[in-house]
Amino acid sequence: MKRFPSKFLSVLLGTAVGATIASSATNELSKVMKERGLSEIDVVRAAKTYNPTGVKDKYVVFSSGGQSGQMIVYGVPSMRLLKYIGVFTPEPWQGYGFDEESKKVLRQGNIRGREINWGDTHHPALSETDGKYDGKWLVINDKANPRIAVIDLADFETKQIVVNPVFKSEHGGSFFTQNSEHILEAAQYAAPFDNNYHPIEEYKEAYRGGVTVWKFDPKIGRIKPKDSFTIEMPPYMQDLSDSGKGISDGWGFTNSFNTEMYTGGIEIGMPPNEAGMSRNDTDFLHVYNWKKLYELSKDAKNVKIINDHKVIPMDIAVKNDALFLIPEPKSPHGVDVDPTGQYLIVCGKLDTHASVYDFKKIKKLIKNKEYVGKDPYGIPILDMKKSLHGQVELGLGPLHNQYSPVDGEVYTSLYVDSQVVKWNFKKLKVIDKENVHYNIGHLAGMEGKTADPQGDYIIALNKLSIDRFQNVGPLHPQNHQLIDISGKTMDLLVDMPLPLGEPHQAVAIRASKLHPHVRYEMGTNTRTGEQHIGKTLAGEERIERDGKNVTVYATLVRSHINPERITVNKGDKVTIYMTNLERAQDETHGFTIDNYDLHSSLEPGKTATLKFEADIEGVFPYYCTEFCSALHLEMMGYLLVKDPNKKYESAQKLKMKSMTPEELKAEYDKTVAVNNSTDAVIQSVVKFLKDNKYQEHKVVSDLVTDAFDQYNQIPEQKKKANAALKEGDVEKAILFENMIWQLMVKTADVGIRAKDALVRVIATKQSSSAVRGETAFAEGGCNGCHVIGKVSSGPDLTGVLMRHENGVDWVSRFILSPESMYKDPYVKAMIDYFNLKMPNQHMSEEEVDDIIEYLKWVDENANLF
Ligand code: RUQ
Ligand code: CUA
Repeated sequence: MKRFPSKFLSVLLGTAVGATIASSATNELSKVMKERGLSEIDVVRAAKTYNPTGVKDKYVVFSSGGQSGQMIVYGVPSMRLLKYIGVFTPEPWQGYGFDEESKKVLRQGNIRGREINWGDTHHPALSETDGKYDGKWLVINDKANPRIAVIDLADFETKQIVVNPVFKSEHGGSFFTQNSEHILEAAQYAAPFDNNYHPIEEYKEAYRGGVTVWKFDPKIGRIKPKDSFTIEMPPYMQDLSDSGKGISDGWGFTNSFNTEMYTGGIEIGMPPNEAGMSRNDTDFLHVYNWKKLYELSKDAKNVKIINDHKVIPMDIAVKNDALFLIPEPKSPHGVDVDPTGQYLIVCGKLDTHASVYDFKKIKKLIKNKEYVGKDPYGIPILDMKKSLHGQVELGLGPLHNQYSPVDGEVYTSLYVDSQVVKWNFKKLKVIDKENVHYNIGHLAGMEGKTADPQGDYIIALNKLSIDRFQNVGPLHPQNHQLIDISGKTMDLLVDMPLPLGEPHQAVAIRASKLHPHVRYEMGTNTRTGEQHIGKTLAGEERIERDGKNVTVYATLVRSHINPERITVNKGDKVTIYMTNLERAQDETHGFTIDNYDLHSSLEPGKTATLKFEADIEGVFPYYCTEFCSALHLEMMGYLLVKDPNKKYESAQKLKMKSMTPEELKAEYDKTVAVNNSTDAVIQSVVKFLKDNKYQEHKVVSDLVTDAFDQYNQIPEQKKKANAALKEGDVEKAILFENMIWQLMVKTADVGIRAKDALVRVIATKQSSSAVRGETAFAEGGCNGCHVIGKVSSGPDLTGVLMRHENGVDWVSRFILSPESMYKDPYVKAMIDYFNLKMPNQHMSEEEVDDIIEYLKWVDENANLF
């Protein structure tokens, strides 16, 4: 816990920024602090987590979404939410579970033919190379319906779900091995491996636990079920696990509870499970050589096939010296391997101690076959004392551990005490404790379980929030709390309520390690990464019929869906392939047909499929569901479903009056004239961009490419307009000319953004005073009347310092006290011309000096505005 010096204002604002703006900012700050009742420490903490607009976070967190079956992505230190990822649960915004491609992924999670539409997500894991995060793949387990899902960090989409073929419950997943060759998944509630009925009285004989070792291909990011196997284990309730690294690479570690093998029976007068399952003083840590077992699993004589899946029986594992047990304190929970792989820390939920095991000692005992006995299943037991480095009393309810970059330092959650404890597992000493709110489960360090922990922060994932937030009813949000661990002692910075299930564990990675796409290759099936069979380019849109099957090849681009009418017969089976032709960043279109329970999200370049039977008759608008441009509302069309067995009466009795040929011609001429003048603006921007070598700046040239994507569509439209005119269809010619105008507006929009971006990169560097001046200029509202480079409701200020004798002095005086100069003949002329008086904005002298510096910078770069 941290104490702060009270002279913080000078620390916060004083020397670093300079006394100049300190005074006015201090006044403002004191005012806000008083109004909001903030202490000095609060303000420092706020400053540590605040991201000004546009500033990004250092870390990205992937949190389990608990019972929502999704994942939550947020940034640290700002704790701002970035995304929910649909994993085990349909997620309509992303079209997940609604379009055919994602349905295929979601339905890989069906169990024994049954659709499952939720998941109890617990432990996410990021793929590793040499025990360090590589930013490529993310996996997460489902405790309720034993499954693992794979998410591609190139687009944050779920790509694969595998069902555990033998477990009926699991918890100790998912854990990557140090080079992501395998993923460990441990069972939880023991059950028979087969799918048959076995009476509970046969628990010891027929019920089993285990660990599944999934083969993972880190190149393509897919689990390979055929090359995977399960290690059979006794019906102890296996719990959290971890895979070894460094010197323990090749080994896996899994906790357990209920080594009593108690099966309850409260309804027949037996003591309840909770009593029977926690009777023993110790349970077992399972230690297994998955690498050796993987090799063994390749030989058919070492495996039993259950539900089409390889299982290595316990006796085979024992015979090959690949499975051992070590006693561990009462009902343990987390087991966490340290960054070197030598130490494993086990926390006993019902014990106040953490136990630090030394893998070197374990290995020696194994090598010397030094066992203290065997369990009822014949598995050798190693001596607890001889495998321990030591034990430390931490507090009540220790659960999970995260490592720090400082050798020997570790952070542990204390569930019952509602604390995070910092301690040294080598010296076996407690260093510091911090209160959290309340009942912490997991905690997440920054890459805190890798070979390369970053320190900086710990996030406490609290199970209860009780009184921390606005009451939103009896179901409270979860509370993630960010703790600064950069100092000697911990300091709790901020709370984040999470309203999406109970996230058990989260993993954090440096943002710099992630490199997701901004768009897809045109026509990508995003769930497979392959070119989509329904990929449709501009001009290829069509509707094909084959008996009752109707296939629509559609495209979406600002601001139309092509085709705009789809007419089918009731009962037709309709497949719509949709390709988003955009190449611009963030130009996603959504697609739905009203009343048909369909939705898809089409990010730039993506192709997706919607399939349905047109089983209800009528008129159904379809439209783009993302506000994608000023003409988003117009991005629509109609599905018309008619009953082939019905006769429809025509309603086309009333003929609308149409325009005269003269009126039409006049409208046509006007439209063309507007287009010509718009084009002139575009050409001037293009000239500026070319003159200033825009190609040399990637950001700018990307925008120019986007702009030309729009502009290059114009000749095609022009041809159509001219053809229509030639045929005498002026009405149609006007519509095509209108289309040209739409394209020009979009071009100009992006083009001007490109120009602004170019100005920023080629202009001379602003002094820090000029930077402040630009801010003061904007915040003081000066830009309401003065647009740099343009006369607007006030004069253009380029060259203002040169327009007057002693320009700097003149402008300063005018800003500070405009009233005193209204009589000046020049000022008077301006007031008359613009019909506006320069107001007094009560700027400080420092702000005025900064604005002068900014105006000097404007003049230096006058050619750019
Ligand atoms: S759990 S609160 Cu990882 Cu599922 Cu420990
Ligand atoms: Cu596309 Cu709205």
